[in-house]
Amino acid sequence: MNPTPVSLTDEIPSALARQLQQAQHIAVLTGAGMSAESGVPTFREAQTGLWARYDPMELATSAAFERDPRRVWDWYQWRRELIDHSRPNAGHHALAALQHSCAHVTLVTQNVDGFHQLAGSEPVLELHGNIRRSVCSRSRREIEPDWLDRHRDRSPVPSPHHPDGLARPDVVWFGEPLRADLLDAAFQAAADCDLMLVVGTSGLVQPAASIPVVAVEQGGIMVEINPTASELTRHARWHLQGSSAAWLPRLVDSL
Ligand code: BV8
Repeated sequence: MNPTPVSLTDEIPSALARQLQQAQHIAVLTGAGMSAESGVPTFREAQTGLWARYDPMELATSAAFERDPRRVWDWYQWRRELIDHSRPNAGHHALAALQHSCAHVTLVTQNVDGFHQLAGSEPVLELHGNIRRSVCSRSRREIEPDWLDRHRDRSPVPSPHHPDGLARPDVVWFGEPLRADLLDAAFQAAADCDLMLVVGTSGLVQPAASIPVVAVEQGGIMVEINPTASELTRHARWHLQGSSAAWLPRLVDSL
C-alpha cells in the first residue's frame, strides 16, 4: 500500500475525518517520538552529554547490567532526571482527551516515561515497563522509592528483597520477554479495532512493531503520525507528516 501523505499545511482529508469519526474502536501505538517535544530524546537520536558515546541498545540489556550495574544504573538515573524535569506535551494531552471523549480507545505505548498517565490517559498498556519504578534484579519485587532515597548516594543500589539482588529499572530490556497479559491485550485491540493510530515510532522494535500489522491484516485502517517514513509506513492508509504534538490536537479537535 502507498499511504496518502498529508502535511501539516494541508486540510485534514474528508475521507480521513470520516474514518476517524465513524471508528467504533481506535487503537493507538506510541513510541519515543511522542515524547520528543517534551525534550526527551528518542531512542535512536544521538544521546547527549556524557552518554553520547554509549548506544542505548547496548545499555538496555540484562547483560550490560550484569557486566557493569553501576554504569547501567547511572544511565537510568540520568534518564529519570531528564524525565522528571520534562512534562507531557500537547500530543499526550490530545490522546488523553480522545480517550475520555471516545467510547473505545486502547492506548498502547512502547515508552517508559509515564507521560501518557501524567497527561490523564487511563488505562495505558506500557509494553516496555516504566522507568519511574524500580524492582529487585533477582525477585523482581518492586522497591519502594524511600529505600532508593536512603541509598541515593550508592551505585549500584542493593535490593531490600534479596541478598544478592540489586535495584534495576522496571523496564523490559532487549532480550527480555514482555508481560504476556499486556502483549495479548495489545494484539487483541489490534485484532478488534477499525482504526489504528501509530505515533512516533520507527517500527524497528519487536514484538511491538507487529501490532499495527495485525490491525491492517484484519481490515483496520492505519494512520501514521511521524515527520519521516518508518518501517510501518508501507502499511498506512494515511501518513500525517509532522510532529505528534502538532497533529494529535488537530485530529482530536476535528472529531
Ligand atoms: C523480546 C525499554 C523475546 C528499555 C525498550 C522478533 C520478535 C521478537 C523479538 C525480536 C524480534 N526481532 C528482534 C527481536 C529482539 C528485540 C528487537 O526488537 N530488536 C530490534 C531492535 C532488532 N526485541 C526484544 O528484545 C524484546 N524482547 O521480544 O523477547 C523473548 C521471549 C521469551 C523469552 C525471552 C525473550 C524487548 C523489546 C523491548 C526493549 N525495550 N525499552 C529502555 O527504554 O531503556 S525498547 C525502546 O525502543 C524504547 O521503549 C522505545 O520506545 C522503543 C522503540 O523505539 P521507538 O519508540 O520506535 O523510538 P525510535 O527512537 O526508534 O523512533 C522514534 C520515531 O519517532 C522515529 O520514527 C522518528 O521519526 C519519530 N519522531 C521523532 N520526533 C517526532 C517523531 N514522531 C512524532 N513526533 C515527533 N516530534
